[in-house]
Amino acid sequence: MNLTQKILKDHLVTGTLAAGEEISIRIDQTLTQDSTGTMAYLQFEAMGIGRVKTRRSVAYIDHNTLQTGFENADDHQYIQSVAKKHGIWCSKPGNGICHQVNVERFGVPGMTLLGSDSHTPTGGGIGMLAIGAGGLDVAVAMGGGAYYLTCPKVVGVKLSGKLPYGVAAKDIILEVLRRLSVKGGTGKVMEYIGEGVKSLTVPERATIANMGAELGATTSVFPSDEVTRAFLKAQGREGDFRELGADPDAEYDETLEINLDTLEPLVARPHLPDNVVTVKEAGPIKVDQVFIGSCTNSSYQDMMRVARILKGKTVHPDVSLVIGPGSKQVLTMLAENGALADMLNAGARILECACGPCIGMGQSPKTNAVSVRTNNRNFYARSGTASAGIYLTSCETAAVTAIAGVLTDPRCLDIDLEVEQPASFDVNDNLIIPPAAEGQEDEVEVVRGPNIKPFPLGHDLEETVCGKVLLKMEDNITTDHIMPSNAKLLPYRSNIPHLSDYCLTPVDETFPARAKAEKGGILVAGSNYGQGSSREHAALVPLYLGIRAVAAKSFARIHQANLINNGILPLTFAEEADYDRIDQGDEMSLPAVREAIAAGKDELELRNETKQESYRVLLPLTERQRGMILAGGLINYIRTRG
Ligand code: MIC
Ligand code: SF4
Repeated sequence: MNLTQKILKDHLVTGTLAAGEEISIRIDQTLTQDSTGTMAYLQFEAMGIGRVKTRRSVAYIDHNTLQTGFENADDHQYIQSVAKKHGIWCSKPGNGICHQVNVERFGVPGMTLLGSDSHTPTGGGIGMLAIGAGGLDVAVAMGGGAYYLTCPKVVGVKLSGKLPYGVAAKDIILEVLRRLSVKGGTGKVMEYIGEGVKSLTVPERATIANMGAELGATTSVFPSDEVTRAFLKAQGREGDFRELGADPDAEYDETLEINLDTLEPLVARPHLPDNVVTVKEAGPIKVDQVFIGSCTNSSYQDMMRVARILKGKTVHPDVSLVIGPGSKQVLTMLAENGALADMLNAGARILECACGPCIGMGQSPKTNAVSVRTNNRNFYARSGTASAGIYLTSCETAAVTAIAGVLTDPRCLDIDLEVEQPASFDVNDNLIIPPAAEGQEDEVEVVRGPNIKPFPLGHDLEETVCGKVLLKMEDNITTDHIMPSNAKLLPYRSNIPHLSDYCLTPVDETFPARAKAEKGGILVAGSNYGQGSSREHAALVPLYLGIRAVAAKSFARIHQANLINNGILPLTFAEEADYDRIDQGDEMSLPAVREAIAAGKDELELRNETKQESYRVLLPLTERQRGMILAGGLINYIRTRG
């Protein structure tokens, strides 16, 4: 067996391990972060579950930390108190980015982790089967419910050789993206194997697993070996180590071979992470801003390399360099060993340990800027400046670029970039608040500030769904298009009515007003609709606006699940060409749709009343999903089943 099959088998609750079948698995650990967490905990409370039933659940506060008004702080207090009451550990603001901290302090090889953040697969770097999902699925898992997913295919990514000087783990995953595209991992787990794996540290593996999310993959996983043991030992957690890997004769559905010796520094150009060329090919583009940080590249090793490159140099006069170390542990160690001083002396602007610019929480670049960043997504408008172009690179490329002022290949350097893995990391968990002891939950009061508003619930599916096509969209529409997130909007993640005024505005500014005037309708989209974030808001806000169905060429995994969980129909065109026959404004209907779904039909009629024609659309649902769609979402479904 391969490693993915072994972990799935160990956790299997229902189904058989055959690619494409629905399976459900037991979840050992969960994580939430604040921007999806507030909603996830409101939903968790609505389910009436007492104490979590997982082996460990952690609530991180790392996204909304700007606190330009009371809203973020209200959310923080709600999360900290609700976590305490229900048996959940809470990582306070300043402690670090969820994925970085989870690998450092909680990740256990061989365990399953479900997180309400699409980059939860970062845990694959330490040998976990770590999956991103909507908050509602995570709430169910916290209550001890199994997680349902389509049994993935497993791709064996065979690494040989060793990374040359100046080429980083980030370049490995950029190479995978270059070859496979942002849709290439759909329905698959990327399992890293081969001799080349041994030369990669846990944080480097975590970088690769993290950005596997950009392939649309279910997750990515690395073996747990001596490198993993050394990392856990240095974190004071050797007891959590377990050796794990594929059997020598393991089989894979597909394989991909990468010879690390031949890799070069790469860059993903705007506006998709698979738009990859070599740094050389991209050429010496003039750069205005460099951001080094995010859950992809903010480990101690990354930061030490950056400090080495910056030491004794000065940032180019036309560049603003911002650095956000990934965790309190990393930042403390940099402060203690002098590397932070090297960064400051070079002119870097140091940010707190949080997501920050990656999600547009501050540091939005200037008009038409070129911003080189080490994070994982360069989606249109995500930085908060729609006219800016984001280029994704390794830390080494970003640091040398900040000094040169133009995009630069780090192989021009002649300094030592080898960073020894520390024998012991600086361990201080004083920003992680333990839950109330069992039996003392009642003493904890959950605090709800005025920013915490109720969330919309779907209603029973109508006999026939009718509505106008309110928006026709192209391929690869991201969740950042559907529900933009930036410093102005993130504080309202627990306030759906407020967010609804911004839904799909990067595609069409008039959409929210039109949707409200029409009292809802239908959306039409190209392929890979909803790629990117796990944010359930990309379903909840359209639900609030009365969207009943989305007809697309294909959907991204997490968003499709979020639509079903909230009772919105994700319809796939049986004939892609039918997409071209529909125009924005056409009146559509799904005649007798309730009856058809209840009868188990997975092919439905989508009628275009304006053009007087019909199209075949597919809605393959499991029995459980059918129940959710008929009841108007997962919460109603759970309630009706008692
Ligand atoms: C992201 O990177 O897009 C986010 C912000 O972390 C999201 C979660 C969210 O939208 O709150 C994600 O990746 O799931
Ligand atoms: Fe935070 Fe960015 Fe990572 Fe999302 S991708 S968790 S916003 S650092």
